[in-house]
Amino acid sequence: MKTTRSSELFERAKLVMPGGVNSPVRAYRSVGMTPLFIERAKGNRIWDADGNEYIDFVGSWGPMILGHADDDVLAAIGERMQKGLSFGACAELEVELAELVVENIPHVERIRMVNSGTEATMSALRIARGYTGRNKIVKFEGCYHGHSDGLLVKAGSGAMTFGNPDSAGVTKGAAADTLVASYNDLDSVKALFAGNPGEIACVIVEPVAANMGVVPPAEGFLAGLRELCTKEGALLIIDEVITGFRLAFGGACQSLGIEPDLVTYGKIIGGGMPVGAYGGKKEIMETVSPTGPVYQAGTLSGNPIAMTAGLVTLKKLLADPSVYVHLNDMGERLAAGLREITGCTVNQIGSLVGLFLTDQPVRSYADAAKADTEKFTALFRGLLEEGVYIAPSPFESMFISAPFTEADVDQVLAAYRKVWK
Ligand code: KE4
Repeated sequence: MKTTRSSELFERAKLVMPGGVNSPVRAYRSVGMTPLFIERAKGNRIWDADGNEYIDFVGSWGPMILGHADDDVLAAIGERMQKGLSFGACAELEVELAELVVENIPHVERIRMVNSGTEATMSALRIARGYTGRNKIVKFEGCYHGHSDGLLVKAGSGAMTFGNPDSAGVTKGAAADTLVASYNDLDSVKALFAGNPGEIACVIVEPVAANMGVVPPAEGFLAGLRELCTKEGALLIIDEVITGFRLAFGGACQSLGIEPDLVTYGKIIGGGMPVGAYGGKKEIMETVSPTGPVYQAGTLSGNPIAMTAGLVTLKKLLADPSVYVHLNDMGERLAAGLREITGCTVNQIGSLVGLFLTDQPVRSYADAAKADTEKFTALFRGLLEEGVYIAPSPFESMFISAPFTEADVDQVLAAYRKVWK
């Protein structure tokens, strides 16, 4: 397919932006290609700058659960923007969105809006430390929670599994209080609590890991974390930036029955506009300024346009819970087809689907890392030629949006059948 315009734009972009992108994964480095520049989108379709059409499984990395350019969202934003874009002051719409979440998600008694998932998780960790008076945090290898220093950490060596910086510019000091456990391995978490008695402020976890491909929690894993945190006096932070409002309105906490102390949101809560949020029990959330000593702030937090996009999106999801049945049906249809075509491991939960180019089970980061990334590159490129747009990385999820039909899924499966070697 012709991608001249994307190539021209990329050459310009590289002269003014690092790597020509505003987020590294968009540079297509892991698939060794010039990235596509997307011009417009509607429903589950996107069009690149050369006019090529694709069925979209990225959906802006999750926010576009209703499909792109939802008519109701666009109409509401168009009307709202006539009254101004941002005031940096209290406004009714932020109250309305907060009320919608608090009234419909029992474990969220108070919520604070921010502007990204990174801000949400960074702030939740700070609250956990401020609330418990403890310094250390536990994260899981292969889970991604945004780019704040203390979370850009990979597993260190040795039983203590202290973190090592996973990025230049993150100091050893910033990583020193981050302990790294193995996903779906409760014993690795117990060892950290045993090795750091009374020092761990929180455990932060993706309830369904979706940044190493899709790795659902093993039976009892999340319940085990809940029990451990309660016993040890640490907070359980469930990072629902991807799963929130996607697996159910109440996210994975609702669909998997887990009670967090704090929960973080992003992506869908903004309906495509920059919104993150963190929330939880009133007693814990009132630790944050101005009711408590933990500081957190943001110029554009809760701005009326972003709140409008989030409100309309969440109201539509709340009004029609059958959308979650539909999303899961499409996910199951896609996963079954991919298993039959490829003979590979496909993990699926709701509208999150992860194809791993291995025939072995994938239950951890170590398992996921064994997948054939070379073969993925050929698959990615072949699918683009067939008009199917998946994430340019084997360690991301396929995101199904509400407009997907059985015919769309079957068209995608036909493309995989044609490309699969
Ligand atoms: P943002 O700061 O990118 O809004 O959110 C960070 C974040 C936090 N928690 C989870 C579970 C996440 O998946 C993310 C961000 N997700 C990636 C895609 N897997 C964002 C895409 C990108 O980095 O460009």
